[in-house]
Amino acid sequence: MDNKKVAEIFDEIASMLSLEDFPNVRFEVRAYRKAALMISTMQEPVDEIYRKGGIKALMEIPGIGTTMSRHIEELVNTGRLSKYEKLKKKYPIDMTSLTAVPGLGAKKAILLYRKIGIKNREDLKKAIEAHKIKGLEGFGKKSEEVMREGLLMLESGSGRQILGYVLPVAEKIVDKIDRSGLVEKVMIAGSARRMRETVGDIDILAISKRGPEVMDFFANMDEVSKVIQKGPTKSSVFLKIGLNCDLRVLEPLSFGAAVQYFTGSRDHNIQVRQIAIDKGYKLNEYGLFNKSNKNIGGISEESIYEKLGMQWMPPEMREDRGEVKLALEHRIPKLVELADIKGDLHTHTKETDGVNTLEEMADAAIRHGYEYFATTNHSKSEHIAKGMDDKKFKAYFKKVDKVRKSVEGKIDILYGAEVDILKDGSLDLEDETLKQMDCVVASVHTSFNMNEKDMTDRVIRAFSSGLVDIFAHPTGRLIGDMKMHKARAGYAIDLERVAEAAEENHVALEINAFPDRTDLNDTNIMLLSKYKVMFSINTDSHSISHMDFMRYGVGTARRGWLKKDKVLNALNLISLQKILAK
Ligand code: DGT
Ligand code: CA
Ligand code: CA
Ligand code: ZN
Repeated sequence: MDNKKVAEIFDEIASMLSLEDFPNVRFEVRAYRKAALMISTMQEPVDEIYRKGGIKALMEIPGIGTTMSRHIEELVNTGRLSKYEKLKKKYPIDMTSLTAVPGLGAKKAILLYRKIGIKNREDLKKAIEAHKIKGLEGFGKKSEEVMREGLLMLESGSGRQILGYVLPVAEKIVDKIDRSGLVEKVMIAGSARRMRETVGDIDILAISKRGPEVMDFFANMDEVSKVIQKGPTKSSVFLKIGLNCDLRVLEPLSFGAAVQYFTGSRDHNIQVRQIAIDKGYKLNEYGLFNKSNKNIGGISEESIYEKLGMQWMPPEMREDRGEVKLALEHRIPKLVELADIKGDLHTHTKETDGVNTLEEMADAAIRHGYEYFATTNHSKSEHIAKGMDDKKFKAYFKKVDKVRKSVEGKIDILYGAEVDILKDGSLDLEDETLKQMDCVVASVHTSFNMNEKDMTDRVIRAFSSGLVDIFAHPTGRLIGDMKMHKARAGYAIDLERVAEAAEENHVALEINAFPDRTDLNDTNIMLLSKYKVMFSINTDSHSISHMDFMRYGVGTARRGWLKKDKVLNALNLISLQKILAK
């Protein structure tokens, strides 16, 4: 049983429990949701943790208590969960996938089941097409339209999954193949190597003289649920996580050409191939061939670009957005790297909706080699997230002071908050409270359906307070996949006007690295790079394991061609503090 499945079951239980009426029901729903979030974003499989260390090891996972550990034990040992099955009898509908539809919550889903028998997404689609929801009691006029759009949005991304949850699986597969001793080299290509925010499938390339054995090994891996096609040099499998994975075995002389070709993107390749043709060469996935059909550059990606008179460029740039011209002119910029990042400026703790204590977050930040990080809990309007009011922030900062002392010399903790930008553009905490903070992150969490002008004015008004340091997840969108991750279109906002105001008020724009968000995205970063505005790459961590998400933010920044000098949290503490003080 993989983590995704366990998380889905917990999430589904939470959805069903939210319909029940007993004391503490909210508390229980929260516990299941928290466990689901924790497990779905963990790298290590819970069944392995259980097999190695039993219940005790499970209990050590933050956010997982006795009940959840017992549940995991039952799932691992029997493949079933009696609590889940009991609830499922009462609510025989596919709750998680229904409530993933924007505009449809658990209560409405159960109403739809009781009134017109909707059990799953297929039923919902039919009901919407037949306009059966429009007249139903409890459903507003716009609700059918909102759900119809929500369904469309989900389906347009159909089959693609979020990079942050796929890449660790891909890396694990590559690592196992590497350690099998059957290959000389193995690596990830395709959209995952380009760090695209979602991937359609995983592409893996290897060098080996023992193709058939490699393919046997690959087809029999734990991660595989079904073999689609198996040959001596190419195989395709369907993974348990619900995605295809292709493996190709190559000769050393073709490996570089294959890496270049299968890294893509397709549009980038078309451009590069044209350059080869113009030079009288032929370029394909087997090599770069001259007029006498000799392979002159297939051995490495670098040699292919070199023979074509181009500078090598990072995979993240290969999207046909002008990088080919730059490479020909040898003007590829030096992009920001993970190693440049000196701290994380948007993180949560147990005090609001995180699962770890500040001490644990500080430890994790130290392990990441950071110089500093900011603790930025939610403000009071975020009821569900247990947002704090001014008084609670003051009390919390006393606690921060203590932890600060205990980690002195190892890391600096910045006081902060993720303060809500309210509907009228005011901030959800007193000016006095915010003035005491080192790092104020501000964000929009409510009233998403304002028009573009009003939303932009709202945000700019917040900037003009002079108290905001970072504008978090600027568009508010959520990527979403078919199951656990809920999709949501962002609010309407004029990012260029926001960037102008950010420049004026010394506000940095966030590149939120949390895989479901990736907000700003690559194209927005490119669009806004022309402004003198800084960007802050933050994980928005709600647990220590989320701190590993930084690389997805950096990947996105690189896809937006961002250089280190534009990244706020690539500055050392002293330079950072100078900017934050403005
Ligand atoms: P994905 O899987 O949809 O997230 O995106 P990719 O880019 O991984 O695409 P995929 O897996 O279909 O193919 C891997 C790479 O192979 C792609 O990035 C470029 C190359 N490729 C595939 N089809 C073509 C093609 O028709 N022409 C050219 N020039 N290259 C192609
Ligand atoms: Ca692919
Ligand atoms: Ca592929
Ligand atoms: Zn946050």
